Amino acid sequence: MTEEQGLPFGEKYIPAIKQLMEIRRESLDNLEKFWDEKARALIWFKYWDKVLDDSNPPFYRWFVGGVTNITVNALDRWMNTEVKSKVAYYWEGEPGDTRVISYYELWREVNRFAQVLKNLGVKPDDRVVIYMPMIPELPIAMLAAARIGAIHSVVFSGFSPKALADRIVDAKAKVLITADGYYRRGKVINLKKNADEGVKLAEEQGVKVEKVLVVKRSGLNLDVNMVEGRDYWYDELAKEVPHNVYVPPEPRKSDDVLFILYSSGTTGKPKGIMHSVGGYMVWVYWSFKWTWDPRPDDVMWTAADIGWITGHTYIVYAPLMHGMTNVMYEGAPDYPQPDRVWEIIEKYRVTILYTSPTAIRLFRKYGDEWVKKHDLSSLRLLGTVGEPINPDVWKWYYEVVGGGKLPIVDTWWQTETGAAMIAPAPGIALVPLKPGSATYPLPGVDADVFNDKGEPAKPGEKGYLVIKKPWPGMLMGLWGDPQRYIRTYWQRFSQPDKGIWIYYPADYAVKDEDGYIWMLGRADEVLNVAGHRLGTTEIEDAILTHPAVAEAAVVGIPDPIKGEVPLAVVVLREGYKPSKELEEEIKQSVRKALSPIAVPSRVLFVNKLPKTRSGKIMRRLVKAVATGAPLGDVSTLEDEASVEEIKKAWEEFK
Ligand code: 6R9
Repeated sequence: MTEEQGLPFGEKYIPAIKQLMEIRRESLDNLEKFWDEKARALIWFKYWDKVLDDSNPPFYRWFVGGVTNITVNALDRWMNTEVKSKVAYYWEGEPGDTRVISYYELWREVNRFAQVLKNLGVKPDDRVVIYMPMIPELPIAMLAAARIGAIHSVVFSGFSPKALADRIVDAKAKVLITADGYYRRGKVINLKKNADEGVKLAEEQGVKVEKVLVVKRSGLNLDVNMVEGRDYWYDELAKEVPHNVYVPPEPRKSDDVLFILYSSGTTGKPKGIMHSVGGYMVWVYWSFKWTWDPRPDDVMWTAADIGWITGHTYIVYAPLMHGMTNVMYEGAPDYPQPDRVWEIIEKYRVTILYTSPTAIRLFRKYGDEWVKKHDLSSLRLLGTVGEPINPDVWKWYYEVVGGGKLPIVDTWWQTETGAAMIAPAPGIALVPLKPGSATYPLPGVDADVFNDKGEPAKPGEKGYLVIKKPWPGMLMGLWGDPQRYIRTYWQRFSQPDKGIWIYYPADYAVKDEDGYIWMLGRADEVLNVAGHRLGTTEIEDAILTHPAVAEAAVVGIPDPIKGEVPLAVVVLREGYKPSKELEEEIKQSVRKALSPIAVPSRVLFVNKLPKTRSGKIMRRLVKAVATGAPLGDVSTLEDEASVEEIKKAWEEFK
């Protein structure tokens, strides 16, 4: 490890690597023993007969024979401790209204909500679709479902009625929980209207939702349409339940399904990713402990929507199992001003901020002044997730937000993996950081990088990330589609005849000489320029070294000579204007930072990149525009205007 690789934490942290390696080796050599001990940190009604049942790969089952309920570990366990009176959620609405909910109040509310669901006829294993904005009743509804053994499936509130219908139909849901509306960028969104439309579309496809439970977003008083005999106001039903009702937690088998969360695949219909009761519980508890090193006075803010896995794990289940105080925010992070995020951190004395590269790029684009206006001295860890973080963006986060003092916890994981898999682990030993690398796999995670042939890649050789051993938080499968589960995740590198099963996340990665893992983006996004394999992320990183660039998306377009050439679409930082000169400068930056081969054929300037609603750049759409291919499924697209803009820029260029 050398100086120029930029090790903000210096040589004295190198023994940490040894320590981490020892714990990892021990965990992987004795996988079942390791997890057997770890799982005992949680409360079970009955312990398991077998830690890992691997008799039917790749359908691995964890803690088989064990019986528990995750809400006991998230709530009940605190009721005779100091945590009982501690704040579970500081909630802030976009207009600035607030609610403070203690662990005791949360436990009470969950019991009440659970009783209402029971009264509506919800039974264990029933699927309850939750289509709600970021209000406290969202985690309450999830926990209430889990308490009575129902399977929740949260659908992001920004999704269209059609996307909602597809998920209701696939899950065959009987009950939908929604809300009247919410605030977004100063506007009131009538969510119930979308919910109605979704229910109608689902019915047309043969799945009839029997009951719709509607929560009032506090203070909104939206006038909504209620269908007699189908729709119920939550507050009216809750009034009929005694305030101090206690609903016994339903005993759940460890390998029962806790929740389904839909994630878009590369093609076709969304995948219903299933997580288990016991395995998910144990894994997210420990993964959280290792990555965030939770302390009693922490205030954690995971600035994500609970409609995504990041919100499930890091706003709901893991922090509650650690008795942590959380911030939950309803609205846009830059509304009404670009410093809303920094204001919230200052106000609640947030100690851990967990956000995404896309958000960090946005704040960087607005400029340092907005950050510097606020006292961020409460912060002690800065996290990132969702996409590879460009080294220049990492450095900005580190210097400007962290004052050059706070570790950046870059966490690689997926909906499928339940919680962070590769990440610096201050809860074990903080290894020296390298900007842009998520560092090492956590204990119990047998991650490696394979080449095309399925052999371990050499240091520095680009390949595919693989996970060679099962882990408790792995998905159980895809709801209703076991074959797709095998095809998507296990076909690429497994050798079933030899009993070798390798999980394939579909991400490019490279390991350096020190064994650090660098994620290079989705394996469906790679360029082959004159026989050179280039990751889109690498070129984007190079573009981002130019001070005028806020964001960049790179795709490969066909070229008669080189096979493929990079095309860049760029958003500029405040204060810069598009020009031919700037385009040349940006190309020069790529030449200098990466290689002449990687220089984009053109740089198109736009105001906005096409992104998913969870902030991932949809390079596929840029490519479709440039090649004239059909756009395909755009249900996850955040703003259609972004595609129109690229079309226009592309037409002008042609
Ligand atoms: C948690 C979440 C999963 C995909 C994953 C990868 C990308 C997530 C990353 C990262 C590089 C990181 N990804 N974290 N790439 N560095 N720290 O985002 O889940 O929405 O299922 O997306 O996100 O490509 O395969 P999900």
